[in-house]
Amino acid sequence: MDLDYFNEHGYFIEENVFSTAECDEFIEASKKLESYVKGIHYPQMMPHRTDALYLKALRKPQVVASIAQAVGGTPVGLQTEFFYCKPGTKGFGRHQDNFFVEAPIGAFASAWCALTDVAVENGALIVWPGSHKEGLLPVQKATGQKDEKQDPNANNEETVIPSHYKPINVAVKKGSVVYIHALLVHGSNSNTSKDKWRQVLLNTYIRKGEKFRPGNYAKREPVEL
Ligand SMILES: O=C(O)CCC(=O)C(=O)O
Repeated sequence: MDLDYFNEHGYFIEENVFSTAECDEFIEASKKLESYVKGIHYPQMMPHRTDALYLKALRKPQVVASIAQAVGGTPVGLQTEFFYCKPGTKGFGRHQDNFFVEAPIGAFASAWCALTDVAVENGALIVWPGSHKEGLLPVQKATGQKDEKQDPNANNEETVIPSHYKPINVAVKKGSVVYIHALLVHGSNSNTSKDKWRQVLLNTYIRKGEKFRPGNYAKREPVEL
C-alpha cells in the first residue's frame, strides 16, 4: 500500500492480491449462501460467520498489512459482505462508509476485493478522489426505485458533495483490492451488462479497541485477525 497515495486520494488499488483460484473458490462457495440459495442474490451479509473460507479471506495477510497502514495500528475485522451484483442490479448510492459505521476519524477502512474483472458496464466503483478530507458530509434522501438484489441500505440516502469533486470510475482486474478510506465518497455503477456478474467480497476493518456502530442490519462485531 502506498500510504501517501491513500491519504491524498482516499483510496488505493493493489492488483493480484487474490489468485484466480482463490477468486473462483470464493465465487463457488457463494452459491451455498442463503441469498443465492433463495435465488434473490442480494448482497450476503457476514458470510465469514457461516463459511471459514471467508474468515480466511478477512485474515489475508497482504490485506491485513495494508489495512494496518491505512488505520495506523493493529486492525480487527468488522464486516464481510458478498456482492453478487448479477446483471440488472442497481448500483450502490454514493456514500461515506463512516455514515454507517461512526468510527473515529482514521480508524476504519475497507478492502473491496474484486473476484472478477470489473468494468463500468458490470458495476465498477465510482469514487470522488480527495472527498475524504471533507469530514462527514450531509446526506439527502435518495429518490428512485429500490432493488431487492441490492443491499437494503444502498439507496436510502446519498451524500451531498461539494461540486469541485469529480467522480471517476474504478475499473479493476480480478484479484485486485481497492482500499477505501472511511470518509471517501463512493458508490457503484448499475450492472447493465447482459451476462457479467460482478462478484465482490467487501471486508471492513477498524483499529483494535476503537468504538463503532454495530448497525441494525449489519450487526458488526470485531473479529481477531
Ligand atoms: O460494491 C458495491 O456496489 C459498493 C459497495 C460499497 O460501497 C459499500 O458497501 O460500502
